[in-house]
Amino acid sequence: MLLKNNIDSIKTLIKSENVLTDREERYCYAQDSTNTREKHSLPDAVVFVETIEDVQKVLKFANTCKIPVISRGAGTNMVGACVPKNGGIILNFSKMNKILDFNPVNMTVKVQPGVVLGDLREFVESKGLFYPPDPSNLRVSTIGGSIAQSSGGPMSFKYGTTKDYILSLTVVLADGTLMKVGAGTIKDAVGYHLNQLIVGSEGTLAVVVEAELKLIPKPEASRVVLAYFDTMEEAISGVNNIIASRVFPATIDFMDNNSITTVEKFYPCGLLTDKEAMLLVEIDGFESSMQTQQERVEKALKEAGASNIVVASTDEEKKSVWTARRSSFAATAKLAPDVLSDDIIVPRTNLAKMVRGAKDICDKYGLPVCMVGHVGDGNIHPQIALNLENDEEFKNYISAKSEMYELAVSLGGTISAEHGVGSEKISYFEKTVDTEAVSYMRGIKKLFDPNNILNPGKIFEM
Ligand code: 2HG
Ligand code: ZN
Repeated sequence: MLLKNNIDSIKTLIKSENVLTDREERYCYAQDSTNTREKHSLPDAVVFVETIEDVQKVLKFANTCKIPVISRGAGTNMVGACVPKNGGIILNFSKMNKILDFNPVNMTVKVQPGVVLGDLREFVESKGLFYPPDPSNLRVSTIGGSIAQSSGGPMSFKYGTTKDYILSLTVVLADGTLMKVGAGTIKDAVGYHLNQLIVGSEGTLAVVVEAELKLIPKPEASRVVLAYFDTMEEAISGVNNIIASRVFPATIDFMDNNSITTVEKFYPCGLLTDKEAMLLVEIDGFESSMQTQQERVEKALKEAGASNIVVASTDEEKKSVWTARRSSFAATAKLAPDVLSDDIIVPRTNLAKMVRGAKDICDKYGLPVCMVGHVGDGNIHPQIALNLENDEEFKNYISAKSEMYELAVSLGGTISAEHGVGSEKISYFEKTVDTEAVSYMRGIKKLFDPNNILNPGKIFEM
């Protein structure tokens, strides 16, 4: 709990209308998009920062007084990464939302952290360029949040995740010092890549105030091949067949029967509900390559046993297919009071075992699960519907979750691919990561943030 004189001091540093302290206002910032049974901790103050100097002033003050500081974009995080564990100051970046510079020759864009991902994509696409990372919530989520979690999405299969697009970061350190990491050039072999250390560090090492991003040329054309299968194993062999056919699709995403039927129930869009699994394979590139790519993908999918194939080629058709996939979380949320979307990754060779195993584990505990994911990457999102207030269901959920993580690790995978650890997975962190690596991570955290004020209680305990 911050003392009144601490709040008064913050109001002398920052325009007072940018400092929220009313209980009702702070309440919203005790939540993000993670359903949890944990008691939420209210922040003591929410500060809307407008400039780098604002961020420096708040951090310098917080570091001196040892007050936690939690950076926040749109709050779409799914692992409790941007909510306080024990009060403190929320830095709200929604007013630092400008595109600062765009260079079409270098194919770079410089942004403030509060820029909404969808707006960034639209802006660069209007210039013929492309920023691929595409989490489902891109209409609202921000680039700052993406950098904090190294977000991905369906397009990660071909284009990678946020970490692959960071050329430089300007950050404020825990004591308020400004630091630029990365030269901003396409290649940079000078020293340690501290920018890559900060991407995905969930706001625990430094606060990002500007980012220079790499862009790529916007693919000229795309089509989505939808393929239905009678078994999940056939769908996964479809993934392997596509890769063997030397086509490199932008996405190889997946919905299982529960996901398909749940989406159809609440947001009908014409998906076939009697099939065990569906793949969404988006091919992209030159218009002249579309037919060849499509034929190869269709052949690969048919050889794996695809029973029905539908191709979406107009913008409207493609949008409707992706809306169906992206609606899975919202549809699953209608099955029970709460829904938790997990995020597990295994090597593709063990994907069939992971998908089947995760489903069996949820069935064993009587938990309805809609399975979606980026199967090209070996990454699945079991979306589990339950009532977190029900002790029995909660206990079953915790057991199922631990078993799924154990299975993922035993199959050579890990407990998060793109959502992060936050506070939700903190108790599994040390069971997953090499002990020596954990101790190096603690050392790095101490070096960056000796007073442990930056998003404390996330990823691992100090
Ligand atoms: C995505 O794949 C995100 O877009 C969200 O990881 C996952 O909708 C989900 O459950
Ligand atoms: Zn995802």
